[in-house]
Amino acid sequence: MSLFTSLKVINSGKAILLYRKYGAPLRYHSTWLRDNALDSKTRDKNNGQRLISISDIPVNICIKSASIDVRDKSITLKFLPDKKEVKFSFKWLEVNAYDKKSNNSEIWINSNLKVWSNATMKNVPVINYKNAKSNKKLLLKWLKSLHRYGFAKMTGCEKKSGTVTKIAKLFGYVRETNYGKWFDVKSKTNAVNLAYTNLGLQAHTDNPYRDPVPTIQILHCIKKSTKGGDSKVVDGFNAALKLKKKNKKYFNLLSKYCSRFEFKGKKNVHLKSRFPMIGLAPDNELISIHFNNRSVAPIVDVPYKEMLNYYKAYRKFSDIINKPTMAVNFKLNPGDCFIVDNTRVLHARTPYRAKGSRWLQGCYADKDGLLSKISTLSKI
Ligand code: NM2
Ligand code: OGA
Ligand code: ZN
Repeated sequence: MSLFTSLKVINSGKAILLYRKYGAPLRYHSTWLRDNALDSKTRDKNNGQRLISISDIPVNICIKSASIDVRDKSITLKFLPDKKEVKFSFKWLEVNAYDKKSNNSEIWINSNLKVWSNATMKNVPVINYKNAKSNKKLLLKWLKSLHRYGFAKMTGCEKKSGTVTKIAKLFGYVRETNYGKWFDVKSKTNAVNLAYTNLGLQAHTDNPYRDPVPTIQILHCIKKSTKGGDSKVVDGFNAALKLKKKNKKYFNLLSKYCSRFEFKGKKNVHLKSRFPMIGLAPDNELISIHFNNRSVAPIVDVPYKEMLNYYKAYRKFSDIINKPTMAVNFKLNPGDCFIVDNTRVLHARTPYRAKGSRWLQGCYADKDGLLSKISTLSKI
């Protein structure tokens, strides 16, 4: 943690400048500092939530005076026109610094994430179910890897129905859908979904026809005595970045225009959605992949003159996703499960023989729970 050494009020009190022992000085605006004051009149002592609203902050708020206490590692600010005195710790100021070089228009991803391919995914993050339940340190390490790679495995899970929800509860909450709290992935006749057959499934994200989509998917193997049905996962963010490198125009088409997705169940289920296959935040952060050949509905949001190029881009993206060099392949054995960030990592299976039995169970959960668990475990 670098230390602040001195402090200056600048722009007639509209901001402060904090000098650091290491690194360039950092600026903070008076409005921003007032809004984020940590005193008990601004934030509830009990729950930490903000008690004031933006309209409670005077438009002409400025800093009358500022002092630094290097021993206490804090600064104290006096505001005008409301005569408020507020203290901030060095640590808080550093963690919440925003005086960074402004982002240009480049595509970027969260710095906690690491993209991977077959060659670079050396060790798949894996944990034993018992360890995940009993060892918080190992659980935290594994959850961080799950977040970082968008993919992880678990071994030693009970080969019993419903276990998949116990796995979800290790780091979050089950998302119930029309498929139930959890679902059997078995080959059935008159299957309501192609996943419930013995056909192969191209790498895909689940349920793109749902809005919001489930952001975590867990698949757990209970039985397997058939040939085939091997698993494969692909980093969709890596595939998107590869597409961008190959053909920026294609990348732009898939991120600019929405595809449509749809699923019609037997009764009372008709899900429809509209998402770009490659999702970007307004500041060009790569945030989501929606890709599922079985569920793409007629795409009607691409103008006529762009549609053929859009299809070329879609084909190229699919080619990249299908490349063996992109995939991590594995066999899911009874007692194993794998978890994916369903907004990033695609999963696939090879076809399998009808003879013998294969029984997987799956369930959905969400990433907010995962991130919350990582945060709270990190503080222990
Ligand atoms: N199941 C397994 O998103 C999909 O339609 C893939 C999902 C039916 C819940 C299969
Ligand atoms: C699914 C799915 C993979 C498998 O059910 O969504 O992708 O191995 N299943 O059966
Ligand atoms: Zn799936």
